[in-house]
Amino acid sequence: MTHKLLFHDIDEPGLNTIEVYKRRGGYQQAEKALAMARDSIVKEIEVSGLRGRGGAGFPTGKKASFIPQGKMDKYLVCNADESEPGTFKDRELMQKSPHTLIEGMIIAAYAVGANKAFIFIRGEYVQQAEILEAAVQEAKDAGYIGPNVLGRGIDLDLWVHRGAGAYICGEETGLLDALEGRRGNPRLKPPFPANQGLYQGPTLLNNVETLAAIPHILAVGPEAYAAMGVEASSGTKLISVSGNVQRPGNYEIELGMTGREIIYGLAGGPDPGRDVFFWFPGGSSSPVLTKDDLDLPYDYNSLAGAKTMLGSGAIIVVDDSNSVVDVAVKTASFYKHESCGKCTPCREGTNWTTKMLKRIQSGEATPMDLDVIESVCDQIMGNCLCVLGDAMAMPVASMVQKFRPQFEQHIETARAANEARLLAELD
Ligand code: L3W
Repeated sequence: MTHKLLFHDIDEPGLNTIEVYKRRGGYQQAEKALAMARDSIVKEIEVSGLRGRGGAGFPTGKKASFIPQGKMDKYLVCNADESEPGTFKDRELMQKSPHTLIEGMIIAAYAVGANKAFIFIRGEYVQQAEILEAAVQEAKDAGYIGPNVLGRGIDLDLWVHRGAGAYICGEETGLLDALEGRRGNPRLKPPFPANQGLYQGPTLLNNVETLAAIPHILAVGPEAYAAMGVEASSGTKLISVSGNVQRPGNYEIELGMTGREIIYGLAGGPDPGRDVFFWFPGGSSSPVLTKDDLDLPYDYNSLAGAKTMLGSGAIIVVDDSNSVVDVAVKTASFYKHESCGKCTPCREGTNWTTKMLKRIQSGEATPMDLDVIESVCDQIMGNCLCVLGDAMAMPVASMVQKFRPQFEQHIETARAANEARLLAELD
């Protein structure tokens, strides 16, 4: 059920050092790539069918092909902000195999002609940032980063930049603002970073896992990579499984296996006597699925067909010991807290929705409030500067739509309990 590329050697002791990494074949693909024509590397990535692993699933080769050629400064930025609740795959990758990411970045930077590269890592990942910094130094000492890389007349500099712990800095343009030293606020798109990104220059911006997949694609060959997985979802994907499962953790899978195989087969399912109530297939931003959806193939198109998304590959399982109202409150509160406040639908919408859900939770609401929540979510979706507003509206609306009877039951029970308490106080 699993296929290991990125996690093949992941538990090899000392893999974070260049010595062990090179002994396991590391940096051979960078050496090979630097002798190839730039456009043939982009072509290989396109043929592999690799799609962005951060959340959007945008074709990676296509994005790289958007970077204009010419003599202007071009940049490569790695999004290591990994803030989507439930997502912790990049953390393991950077911690245990930082050189895979660095090798992927050397290849990607060369492919698009970038000679300045940055890893923007979330502030909370202190240990991983330190590991990366040490690995970058090792790569510099070995001549893979710096002036005249491997004597091929190409310069590449690479910095590790620590964020300050804001979800919005994982949004690519918020990240660019933060990297430039400003408050991380999203920019209006277009222009996309590929055309106008860091310091207004063309910028290739990819997630950690996406960049780390590149050496493996060159190693196995783009056709072999494309043959893994299923149509439009090629290759392997790192998934983080959390919540009510007996074996939470990161797994590498071939796309296309079912939700049941992942949740029960790999992660052991909920505790004995418990059942899956619902699950987030792609981080807390994704519309939830129920236990009736467990046999859906876990791939981009199948999940889109079920009106949800693969997102960052973070599966959060909620078992039947939980209240959907509590999960909705927690989800909405997170996005309300993380909204940058720049655009009204997100700033006000996440706030209103959280307040209404809390009213429901405390028994001060009526079923009509559910209609208001649905309407507010509807007005948020597609109307914000970035996807943060949608990231709250999509899962919350899906919970209200799929579990309306449970919400109504809670409203009734909590209201009756409040009434009983008031009457008891009057007595
Ligand atoms: C040039 C065009 N470039 C699109 C580029 C664009 C970006 C990529 C995808 O959302 C998702 C969201 C969250 N010319 C282009 C172009 N691009 N058209 O392609 O763009 P887009 O707008 O589809 O997506 P996005 O705004 O980057 C990201 C989902 O991720 N999400 C969030 C996850 C957070 C993490 C984390 O913390 N690690 O993963 C969760 O699933 O909902 O759908 O590069 O520039 N014409």
